[in-house]
Amino acid sequence: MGLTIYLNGSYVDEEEAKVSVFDHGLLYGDGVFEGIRAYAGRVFRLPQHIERLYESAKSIMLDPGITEQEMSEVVLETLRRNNLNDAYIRLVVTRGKGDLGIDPEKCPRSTVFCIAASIQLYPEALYEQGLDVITAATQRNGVNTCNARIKSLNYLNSVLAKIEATLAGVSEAIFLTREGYVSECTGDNVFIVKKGVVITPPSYLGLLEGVTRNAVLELAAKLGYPADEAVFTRHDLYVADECFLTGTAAEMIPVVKVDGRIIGDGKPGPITRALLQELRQLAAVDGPEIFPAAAKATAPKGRGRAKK
Ligand code: PXG
Repeated sequence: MGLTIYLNGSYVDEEEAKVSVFDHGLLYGDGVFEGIRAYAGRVFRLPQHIERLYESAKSIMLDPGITEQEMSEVVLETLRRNNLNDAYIRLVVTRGKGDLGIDPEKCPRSTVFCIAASIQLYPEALYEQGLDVITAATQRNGVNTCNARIKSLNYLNSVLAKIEATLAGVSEAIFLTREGYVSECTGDNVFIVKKGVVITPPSYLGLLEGVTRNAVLELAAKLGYPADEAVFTRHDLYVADECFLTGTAAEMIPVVKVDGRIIGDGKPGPITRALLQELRQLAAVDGPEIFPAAAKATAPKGRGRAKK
């Protein structure tokens, strides 16, 4: 028995979790998704992820076919059925099965699935040493093209930049907009710290408004660091005191080199470290419980826990 997957109203073994080759999610990247994380028996910022999923769906006129509350329950129940307390969750809504034409009108019913798997944590050394990144030659999709604010299944823009990073021998690439403003990475948001101010680009540039990004902005305010959503350029990256990336999978990863320029003193900075510690503390208490108190007696013990 493999993982138990939620697929269109049923919980099935991963071997049976199949979608049609006529699904427009596959044929056209026509659909939306979320990557969500569970920590110590709680789903981090679940309402925020569900809200973003439904906003992405609304923007592309896709009806998931179930309510937001039902969708939240799908996430929790998938975790329960796989006895997971710490997990990475992939929640996907596609346009569903249609014919070979693009027209979404020909797809009567969306496809919904949810995968919950034990999480492969990034090596701790990455958080200690920090990343070497480049800025990509591939521009971020413009706001009037395939706006990255929509978390769609069409990630080719990110795939192209990821290929650039790999070819350059680094782990990530930072997108610039057509005008040259710093946007985001292939699957993470980007922050700089300059003279004590924590800065990230505004989502109107056409970048995904990350759930982790928003949590870090809140935590910066809580710790008393001025935080700002502001437009900046490559130059500001190069001369930043600190730089870091945020995302559900990576949490917060320090960046120590951009296009060969060493950031700050080449080590993860103090504000980055303080925010990461705060974020990990928040993750331990935030979000709905997978096994609510009444059911705790029957909850699995020590299963599906991520290595720390
Ligand atoms: N920007 C983009 C383009 C993303 O896809 C983020 C920022 C960070 O958002 P959250 O809400 O996670 O803080 C994302 C989300 C992966 C992977 O396997 C990561 C994402 C999406 C798909 C895969 O690393 N990140």
